Amino acid sequence: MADYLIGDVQGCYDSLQSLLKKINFSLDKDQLFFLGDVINRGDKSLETLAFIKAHTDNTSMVLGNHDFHLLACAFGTITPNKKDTFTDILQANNSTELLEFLLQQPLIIKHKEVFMVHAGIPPNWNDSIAVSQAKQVEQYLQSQDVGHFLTQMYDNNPRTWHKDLDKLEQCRYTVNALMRMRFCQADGKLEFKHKMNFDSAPRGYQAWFDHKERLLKNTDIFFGHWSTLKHVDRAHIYPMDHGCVWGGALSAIRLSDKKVFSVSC
Ligand SMILES: [Mn+2]
Repeated sequence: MADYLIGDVQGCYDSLQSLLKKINFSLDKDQLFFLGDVINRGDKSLETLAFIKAHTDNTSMVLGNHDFHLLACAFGTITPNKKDTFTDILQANNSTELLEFLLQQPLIIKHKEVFMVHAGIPPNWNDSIAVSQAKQVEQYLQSQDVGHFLTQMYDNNPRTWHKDLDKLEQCRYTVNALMRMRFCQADGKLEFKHKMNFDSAPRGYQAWFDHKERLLKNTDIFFGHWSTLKHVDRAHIYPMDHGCVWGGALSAIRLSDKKVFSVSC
């Protein structure tokens, strides 16, 4: 029995199958946890999502910004852009079931005392704030109001979070932080322009995991999203997007011993 946590697949279904072969994935024994962005940019978004949905006894996932973007295009008023490659899902015979399945997925998974999230957790959030903020977004996604909700999530503001913000503002911050964040300030103020290595942080900002007083610094956090990060020498910090869709690698980390398995893409 093993738990494997897998970085951003982004529709690279063939690489996913090679990786599963490499870890000798067994439906009888193993659990797969996908760290978000399972679809988009790659050529087999439909196959990837269908695979996860077909094996829910063995699979779990958190939502990434690309998964969220598909939902906003399907249920909200957002239109796909030229680089989006998920029309195969929108046009599939079972499109409704696949999209409804995606709406049921969480923003955070807490499993055996570790956190899984697509981008990261703000330095000023503790365990209970992170879990409750994620839950608030999940409740909107599972409500009748989902289309209206998704359309209102496309904005970079508010940059900081406070419990007295109105609910939709809190959700917008949460979506941006948990699914898009790379650099922020100690108070969780977000920055969206820089995508490069964490050692070239924009002035006044640091990688979200590099703040000294970060509240979850003693908790293992596994995440994707930041494909240029690869390896950082930080305790409890596990970046798992190894750039599969950009010709890098697709990787899985085994939770029990933190051994990493990769296939080149
Ligand atoms: Mn992402």
